[in-house]
Amino acid sequence: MGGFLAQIIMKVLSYIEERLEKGPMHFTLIDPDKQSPDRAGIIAEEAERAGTDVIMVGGSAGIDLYTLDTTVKEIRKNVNCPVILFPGDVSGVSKFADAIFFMSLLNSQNTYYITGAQAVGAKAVKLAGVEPISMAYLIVEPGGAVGWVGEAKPLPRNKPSLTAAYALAAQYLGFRLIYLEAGSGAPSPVPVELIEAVKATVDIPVIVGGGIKNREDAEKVIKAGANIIVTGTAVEEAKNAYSKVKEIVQALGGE
Ligand code: 1GP
Repeated sequence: MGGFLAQIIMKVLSYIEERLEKGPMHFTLIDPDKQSPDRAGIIAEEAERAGTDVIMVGGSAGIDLYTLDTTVKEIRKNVNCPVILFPGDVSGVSKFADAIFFMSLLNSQNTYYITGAQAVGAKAVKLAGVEPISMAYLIVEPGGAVGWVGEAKPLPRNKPSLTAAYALAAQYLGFRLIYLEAGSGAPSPVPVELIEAVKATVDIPVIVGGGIKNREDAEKVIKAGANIIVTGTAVEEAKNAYSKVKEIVQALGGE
């Protein structure tokens, strides 16, 4: 561990790209609204000890700056790995994080979520001094709360070519990462056929999240080609965050 801090001058995106050359990664998502900052710090520490590579902080609902800052500070204090913001809206910017996923919800029906919020929030990102990492965000059925809030037209689970078309457009538009999102707490993860179709089409790293609850789910998603898997709910609801992350990272093939 300590790989990121040991290379502190390295930008977070370069760190991720370099780390991916060794194999897939696991990110743990913490929603600052779901627990106290102290508890968030403990979960992050346990997750890193169990092998997670990055802590993401965010949620689909708006968040007040005080809670966000306090949570990010507590997490930053407890881990060596990068802490990346995963904003649900323009309120999700904290200067205490290392980077922010500067996202565009490409399949939203409301331009606010494609370019509007980005224009409103860009200056705050610059002033905060966190590294923006451009990421295309694609919502797949069922899409959950984030699909509803983001006014997405969720990509159909049985039409992989549609998701692949959006993914290729994302690459050609210059996004550095693609996030396939089934929605937090989705009954099942993004279907393997969709992940395979996207991986056969694009060269940039593909992140998959939503509904990955156990090692079996994680294995399917990794086998389909996901470069990074994200778990939030399963870690949050586990009695023991360490054991849950340990179980899921085993799917990465490291042990
Ligand atoms: C949500 O993809 C993330 O934005 C994680 O989903 O909470 O279902 O793990 P889960």
